Amino acid sequence: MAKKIQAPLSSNTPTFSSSNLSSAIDILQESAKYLERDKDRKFLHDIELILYRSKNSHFRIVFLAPFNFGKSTLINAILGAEVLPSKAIRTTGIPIEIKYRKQEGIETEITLRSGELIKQNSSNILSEFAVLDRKGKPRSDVDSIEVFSCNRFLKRKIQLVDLPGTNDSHRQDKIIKDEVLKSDLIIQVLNANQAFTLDEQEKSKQWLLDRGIKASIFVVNKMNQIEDELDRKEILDDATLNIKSINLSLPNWAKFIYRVDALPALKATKEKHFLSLLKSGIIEFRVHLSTFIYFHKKIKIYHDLMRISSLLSSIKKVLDIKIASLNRDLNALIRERQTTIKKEKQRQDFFISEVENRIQQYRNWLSVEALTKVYETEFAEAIENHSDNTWRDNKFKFVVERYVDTIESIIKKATLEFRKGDPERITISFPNRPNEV
Ligand SMILES: Nc1nc2c(ncn2[C@@H]2O[C@H](COP(=O)(O)OP(=O)(O)O)[C@@H](O)[C@H]2O)c(=O)[nH]1
Ligand SMILES: [Mg+2]
Repeated sequence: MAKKIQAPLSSNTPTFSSSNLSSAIDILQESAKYLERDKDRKFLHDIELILYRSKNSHFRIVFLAPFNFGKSTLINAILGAEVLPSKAIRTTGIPIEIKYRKQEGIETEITLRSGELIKQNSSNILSEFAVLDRKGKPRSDVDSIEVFSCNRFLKRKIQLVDLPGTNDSHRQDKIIKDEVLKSDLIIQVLNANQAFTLDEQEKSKQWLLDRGIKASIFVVNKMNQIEDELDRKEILDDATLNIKSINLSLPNWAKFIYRVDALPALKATKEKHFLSLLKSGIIEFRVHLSTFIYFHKKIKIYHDLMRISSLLSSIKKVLDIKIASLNRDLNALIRERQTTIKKEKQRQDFFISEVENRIQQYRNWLSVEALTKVYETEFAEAIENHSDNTWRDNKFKFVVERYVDTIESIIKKATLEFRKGDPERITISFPNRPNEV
């Protein structure tokens, strides 16, 4: 079997190294820095799940289907034992993880949100903790449910996860979407009575394919309820066509769809009825599943990268929107700043020209011709009366100070407006009277 499978796998599956994965994880973690805790919660949460997955060395298989399609029964059929009490449970409200342990028998561990751990040496306790209440809600006090079994199928680090029904409630949808992202292989269980409905196809697309989750196979269950051989063939053909149309990228050797009659398979196991077991399809399915797991473990990195790449492109779209909005804000700020600078420049020009005008007026007044014209007579009189110093201090200086005050007041106004602190004062010194000869 291994020989038959190896060739097509190596020819159509690209190989990636763990350094490819660690670079992709680095990029993913880097991108998280630009996400907002509340607004982008969904992405941050998916990043956490992908990181969890990349570190998990177990092979996690989840079973996806609406309620009552036979997920729990199929898990039991695969394990060849009634590990999950499928009949007792109306539906599963919380994922049930089935894991390996060495000891004989079954042990169930329920971890409550309070931290309390409830253990039981059977899985009967599940009917108390894993069911939905009458309103369809899972018990709010339960954090996780694990069932441990020494079943050989689980021995090679394989975990099976029985999920809530895909048609249960919005709250369950979130649990399922998280679980599929953490998983290595998804087994989608179809019901022969209504194989691969539009709703299931839509969910396969949105929850799996659009998120880069491509490791998925299909099982048509309950085919034993369809009596006519031709009807059975038509159901299988129809489902195969629909599955192919949603474009799952499975390796060439992997069959898209298996027929397994889970309940008859379980019954035949109990009764050790080999022919019925063979007829139920479970033997062929188990062999294919083991091979599938064997090869998928080898290309885990490829599947990790597919998911990371898909998540990154969704994050990129969000970040592009953020960048565009930041650019708009930045441009608005630049425009606002430019307007302020322009206004300030106008004010600056105004103050400079005001000061220059006043200095010019002062200069004009100070020119010898102007001074002579205005003050010649009274200055001459003051000299004659030896009161030129008094005249200078009381009259001339007074006019000078008026000019200086005007210039200083403009400068003061400008420094106030531009918040530049107090300007230096203008000092004008007057020469002493020359000694008389
Ligand atoms: N006739 C028939 N009944 C089945 C088959 N598989 C499961 N069932 C029954 O369908 C019901 C729902 O199965 P269950 O495993 O609890 O479905 P789940 O809600 O998807 O986990 C149970 O009564 C099972 O006994 C099958 O292959 N044939
Ligand atoms: Mg179930």
